[in-house]
Amino acid sequence: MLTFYSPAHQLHHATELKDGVLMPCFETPSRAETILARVREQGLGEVLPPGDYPAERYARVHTPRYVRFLEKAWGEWSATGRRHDALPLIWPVRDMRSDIEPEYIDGKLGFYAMDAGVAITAGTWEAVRGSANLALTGMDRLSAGGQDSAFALCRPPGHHAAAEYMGGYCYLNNAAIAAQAGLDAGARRIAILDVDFHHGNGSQSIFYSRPDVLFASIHGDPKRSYPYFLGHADEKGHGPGEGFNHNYPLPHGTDWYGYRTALEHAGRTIATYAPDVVVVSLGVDTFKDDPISHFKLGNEDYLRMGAAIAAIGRPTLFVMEGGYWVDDIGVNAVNVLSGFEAAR
Ligand code: Q9C
Ligand code: ZN
Repeated sequence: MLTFYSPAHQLHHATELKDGVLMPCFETPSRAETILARVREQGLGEVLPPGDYPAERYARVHTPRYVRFLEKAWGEWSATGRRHDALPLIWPVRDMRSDIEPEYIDGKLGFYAMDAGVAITAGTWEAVRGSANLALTGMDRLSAGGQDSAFALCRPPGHHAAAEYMGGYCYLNNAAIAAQAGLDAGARRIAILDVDFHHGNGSQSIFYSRPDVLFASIHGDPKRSYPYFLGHADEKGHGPGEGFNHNYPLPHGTDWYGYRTALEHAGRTIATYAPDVVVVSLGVDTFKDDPISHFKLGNEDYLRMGAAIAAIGRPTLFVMEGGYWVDDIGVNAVNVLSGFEAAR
């Protein structure tokens, strides 16, 4: 399996509030480096750089004003004399205005964010573009034919980012951008299978009213887990998208035996949809030792997960999302890919 990787991700290393103190994010550069080392150690296949793409490609699923904000945010923030990470501290809720973009950067940060887990730093935009370009390059290789699967080693992750907001360490939605690129290259249907511990609220939101991208997500029940406000089982899609959104919220403590039932159901749903490509939002924060999540999967379960995804039987693009127990992130992520390959 080809892996797409870029060192540009190292330019993004941000802070978040932990127990009232600003600390390095759980989402660290070492995550991607550890996965890359494991890809090489296991001889998964060639490691290739991304192509370059114009920002219009991101604006196929994001709004142009949001993409412009991401590009300009650090410049606007640092022009006010501040050198520390730019973090939002105010958010529009319910009945507040979403039509008028604030002019001042502090207002813009909140306007385009769902939480304070998305600091913008000097290198964030370069890293974020690089990450999206990996997903685009992976999809382009699948669309060109001759490849059954590919792995976009994306960092920062993407699945919490919607058309017009960032959140949960995510800025551009890499999986959604790739799915749209597949359609633009001639695919008729794409399925996104999201196995990150957290519900992929951004991906769901982007495709909620569309029948050409089916979204299926297995995740911690939002009644108790981030992102709290989306990801319930009764969210089935809207209008022409009705019936093309499938959520599998599971309780804290879910182990492989509980997980596999949902995964097999999601797999059958996707196989019936017969997509031209499956995009897997590959988070391994379902691991038993993950510091911010609450499932109980073990190392070998990721081999089984890969085999279950292979059983769907469609060309597959793996896009890296979360996973915060760095000691095992390489083993677990690459186990999914090896388990997939062994079962094909
Ligand atoms: N104290 C992804 O896995 N909040 N994002 C965690 C920890 C944000 C995770 C709070 C979790 C977002 C891509
Ligand atoms: Zn996650």
